[in-house]
Amino acid sequence: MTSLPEGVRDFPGALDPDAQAALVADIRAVVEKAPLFTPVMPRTGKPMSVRMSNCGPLGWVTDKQNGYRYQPTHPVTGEAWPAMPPSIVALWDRFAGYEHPPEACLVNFYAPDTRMGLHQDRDEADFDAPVLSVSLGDDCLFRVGGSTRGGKTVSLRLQSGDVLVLGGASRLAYHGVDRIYPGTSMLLKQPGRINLTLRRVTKPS
Ligand code: MD3
Ligand code: FE
Repeated sequence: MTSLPEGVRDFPGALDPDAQAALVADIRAVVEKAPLFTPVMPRTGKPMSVRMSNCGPLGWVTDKQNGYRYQPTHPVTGEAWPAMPPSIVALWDRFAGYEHPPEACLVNFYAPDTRMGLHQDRDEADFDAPVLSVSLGDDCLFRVGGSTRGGKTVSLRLQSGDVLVLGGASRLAYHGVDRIYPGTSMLLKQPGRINLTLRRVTKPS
């Protein structure tokens, strides 16, 4: 019996197939306006294997010179991020349990050989707000630990339609994606996985 770290709430199968397909259609429209870009590590400039876009007033970006941050515009096109589709805002209202609206929805696209190393999300000013994650497409092996590096971790297979809420003590937990299981979902019509990460960035005034 493995239990999730304190503050992690998971809602396996929260979204039915129609809701998943509607989200994918909305995300495709977002990515048409704000194309996926390849983020690079600060200082080294080493490209990450995940590709990203955002919607909402702020988006998470990174480059060699300025590092990880949120900004209102796409790093390549210079355009404002597309508005967050109502279908995505509705997920925050349903699952986040936080009275202020989300400001950023990061769209991560994982091709079959993509991984994301263990890291903390700490580029936001508001750690009181939870982070909400939605999985679409192929399954992945997700790993979450405590708020210090090197502690014990718990692995979880995330499937299309699963929602995770990371709040409270888990807000600064180390987490990452160890692998994608290509061909485990038919949702995207191509192998791979999409994760939506909804966040509050600024402290509510
Ligand atoms: C646990 N994305 O974009 S989402 C990220 O599947 C990120 O794309 C992963 O980590 C993905 O930063 C994981 C689940 C998640 C998001 C934020 C967390 C788990 C978290 C913050 C604290 C603890
Ligand atoms: Fe993260």
